[in-house]
Amino acid sequence: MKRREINAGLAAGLAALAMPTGAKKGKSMTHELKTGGNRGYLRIATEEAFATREQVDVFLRMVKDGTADKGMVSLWGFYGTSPSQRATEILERLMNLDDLRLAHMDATGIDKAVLALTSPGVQPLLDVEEAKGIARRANDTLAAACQAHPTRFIGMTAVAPQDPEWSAAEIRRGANELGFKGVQINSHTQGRYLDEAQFDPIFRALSDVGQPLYVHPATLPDSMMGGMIDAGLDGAVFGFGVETSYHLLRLVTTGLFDRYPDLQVMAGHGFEALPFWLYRTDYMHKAGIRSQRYARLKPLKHDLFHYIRHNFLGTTSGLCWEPAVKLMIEVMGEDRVMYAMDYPYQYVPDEVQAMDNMAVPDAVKKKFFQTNAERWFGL
Ligand code: 1DF
Ligand code: MN
Repeated sequence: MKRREINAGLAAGLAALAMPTGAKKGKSMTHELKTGGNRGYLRIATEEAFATREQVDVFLRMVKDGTADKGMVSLWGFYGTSPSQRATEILERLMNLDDLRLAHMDATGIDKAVLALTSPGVQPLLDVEEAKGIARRANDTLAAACQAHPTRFIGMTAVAPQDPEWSAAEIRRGANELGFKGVQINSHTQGRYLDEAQFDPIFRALSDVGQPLYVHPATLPDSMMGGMIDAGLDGAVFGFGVETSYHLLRLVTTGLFDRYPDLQVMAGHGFEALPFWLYRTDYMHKAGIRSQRYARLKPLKHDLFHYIRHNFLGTTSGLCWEPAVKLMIEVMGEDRVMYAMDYPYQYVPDEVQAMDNMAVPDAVKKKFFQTNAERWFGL
């Protein structure tokens, strides 16, 4: 797309943003969104996505040549080929690490974005050498963008868990040479889960560099797809959260945090609804352990309340909704909940306003928007 067309699109977008959207919904007050901390905090958005052209091209190749699974056909078949406004806009925004993205951050008062290679990264790729090449070049691209805009962009390392030893080395390169502050893995890798022994080098590397792991949703593996597509529920609408919360809970029940007690694992979308479920999950987990229902499951050192308050960090990505965020803060603790927008998949200025207006103490709001991210990403 030519630069002039981008700017024209941007001008139209900004004009739309200037509309008094709060008034439209009959809310009492709306305020201008600005960067720079005029409300007493900077806004750091912690689950923001970018894509590289070669990443999208390989997804499309897999959709066309029949090597993509059902989830990839549903998700990337849509974003890669649909002429809809949603798909074309999102594709353009994903691949922009420059003026367009910064203008959208400015327009919504986002001071800093923590960026990661969009889901599912390179994890569905069958050719492991190709996967590693695309991940490495995406990391180089992101590092260059962070260097060009050091006050606005923060990077997370992309890995190819198909090769755990390579991924461990890339985590170290990301931390030590590229200036990245965390690692994102998009849930399962071709149906394999991170508690499996083969992935241990990844956790050793995370422990060595002292960085958090962000477990982001991915397309459902065929084994979990069932009738999800038929019901229009496989993607971010529902399926993502089901599969990712399953992954997060597996890490607990199989004892990962007893092996790595300092490990910090982040997840978005209201911590994938786990705070809401926690009481029952903990009750039934304990009941299963006490009755020795599962041969593999050994008693854990702590209950699930402990792990959610010592090893887990939640972000709001796409769930900037006051009742849900308040529950997260109450369950996970005010030091463990962070703001995320989920740009470009959910770019809604009203949601930033709703978070600004949330009825929580000013000190908690500053932790939520700014200082928790600074602490946990080590900014
Ligand atoms: C969507 C949402 C796609 C999220 C994503 O990656 C993604 C979507 C491809 O709306 O289809 O990361 N998300 O995090 O909510
Ligand atoms: Mn996301």
